[in-house]
Amino acid sequence: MLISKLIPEMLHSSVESLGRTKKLTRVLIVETKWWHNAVVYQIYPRSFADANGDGIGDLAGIIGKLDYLQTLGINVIWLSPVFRSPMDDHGYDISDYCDIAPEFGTLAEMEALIAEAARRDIRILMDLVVNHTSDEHPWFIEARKSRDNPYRDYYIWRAPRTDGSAPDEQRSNFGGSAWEFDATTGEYFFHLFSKRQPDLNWANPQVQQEVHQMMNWWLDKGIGGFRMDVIDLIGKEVDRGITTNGPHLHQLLQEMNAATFGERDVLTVGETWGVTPEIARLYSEPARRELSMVFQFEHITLTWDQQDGKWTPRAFDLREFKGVIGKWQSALGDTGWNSLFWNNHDLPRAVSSYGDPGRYRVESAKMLATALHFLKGTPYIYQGEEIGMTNVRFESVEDYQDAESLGLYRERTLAGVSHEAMMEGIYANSRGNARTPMQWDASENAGFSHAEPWMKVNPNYREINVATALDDPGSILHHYRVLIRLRKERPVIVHGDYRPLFDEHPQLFAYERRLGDQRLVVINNFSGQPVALELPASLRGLAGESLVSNYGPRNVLGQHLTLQPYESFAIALDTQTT
Ligand code: TEU
Ligand code: CA
Repeated sequence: MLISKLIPEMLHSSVESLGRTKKLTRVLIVETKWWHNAVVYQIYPRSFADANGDGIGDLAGIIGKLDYLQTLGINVIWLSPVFRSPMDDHGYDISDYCDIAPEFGTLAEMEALIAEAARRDIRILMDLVVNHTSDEHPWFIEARKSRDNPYRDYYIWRAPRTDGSAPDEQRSNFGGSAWEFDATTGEYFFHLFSKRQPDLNWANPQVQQEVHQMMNWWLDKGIGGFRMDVIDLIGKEVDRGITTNGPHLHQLLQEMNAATFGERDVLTVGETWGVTPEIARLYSEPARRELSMVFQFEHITLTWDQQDGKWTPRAFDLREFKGVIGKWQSALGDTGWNSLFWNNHDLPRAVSSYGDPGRYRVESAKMLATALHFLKGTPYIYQGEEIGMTNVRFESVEDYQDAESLGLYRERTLAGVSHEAMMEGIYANSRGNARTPMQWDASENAGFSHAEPWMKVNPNYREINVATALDDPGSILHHYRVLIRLRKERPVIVHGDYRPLFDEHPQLFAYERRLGDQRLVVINNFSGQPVALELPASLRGLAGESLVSNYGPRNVLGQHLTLQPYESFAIALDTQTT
């Protein structure tokens, strides 16, 4: 479907009398895509729902919860990896891209999930992990047999330095060197993550063809698209120390687009830690035929220490945050497309990082949802976010069951960081916080499994769980249902321009959305204190329809507003009064 947008907005009347538009500026014709008003729900299969009682979540468990997800209203599931894997990085180390890990189920069950989801208008995004494979993938098993093995060049091998040491000082994201010595062939192979995740050599056309073929194999099964793992690393040029945004990256993506999903109406979202607004436009500008959108992490790393990264948490500064969001909203306002998220399987729980997991857990979780879901872009909900699940303070780092947390704990405590300081980093930002089993009800193991779960359940599950939330009309869960419904009903939420309000305010994140004569105002108190707000003349006295709020409905913008702790509301202004 096409919609036309005038900048500034005098919508339909001008289109008829095009003659006159010249003086009004330009007309923007936007081809809307099904995913423009989609809401995506991310599932981390290991921790979602265990149907066969082995303590590990599985595909049958997900199929059993599709009615729940339909109730929530989401129409896309991003499924973290379910492929055959030795699980060194819980599935982000794949040994067979065209088969399902037995602990998750079978190919038939995967096909059933795709079909059962489609019956509920839900599409499935598969997680495409092709920056690296598992060291148990047949390609790598062959490659390390000999230097002239036909699969050798599927990976990145280099000779040791004269003293036998690694070719250079490049580091793995999981700690230690990015080079691992292979005694059989006397060379080092490159791995940006664990040494059991050797990086693929994307300069090799055979690697490109193999991956394209595999992608088409899944697309032929009717999936809704791909989430692409660390996709901005595949253009790396190791000898030049370039890993992110390599010179041939966009060409590789355009070739991938043309060879696989380009002609199919699917959603593709790239995980790109190294992206900037300018580069994001390259990825998501439709005419460039690369991706639908990317995940940028600039709003996430705001609470990371510049030097130590996430292991030394930094206080959240709302003005910095608003600066980043404003930049991305306007940079991809008319070209390209934003993704919107607070958390995922690698990040801590939203309400613990940006809200209040204690006294105002419900109010702040609703505020965070409203603040994000009225922005321009595609929202992503991470499993458990819709019931306000929190971070967890486990005794030992082992309980977080995470290769990255374990690797960095060892590396940093060996380098002299105290156990206490490192555990503060773990409590705040370990990926394990996101991976505790989903809390379905107050029964044993939170209704996740009849057996002891692979990872300890967050002890607050008796209070925080889906069953309780479903029974409580005032719950965070029902708040998300309203937000998801509104996005489907109101084009202004999908296509409206973003206009920041009160940018300098230290506690309030507020903005407008405008599309033709449709006008929304969204105001969010990010603090646990009441905030008095003097409204500017342009907003004073305007009335409208209260769309959503976490305290009482508000349908008029008086002169003064006193916002309660974490208060948040959105109002659709009456066109007459604006
Ligand atoms: O994550 C990429 C990645 O860089 C993050 O792991 C990052 O290091 C860190 O967690 C930031 O908090 C992707 C997947 O999302 C992650 O689960 C995998 O472990 C990783 O790639 C390797 O596949
Ligand atoms: Ca299971």
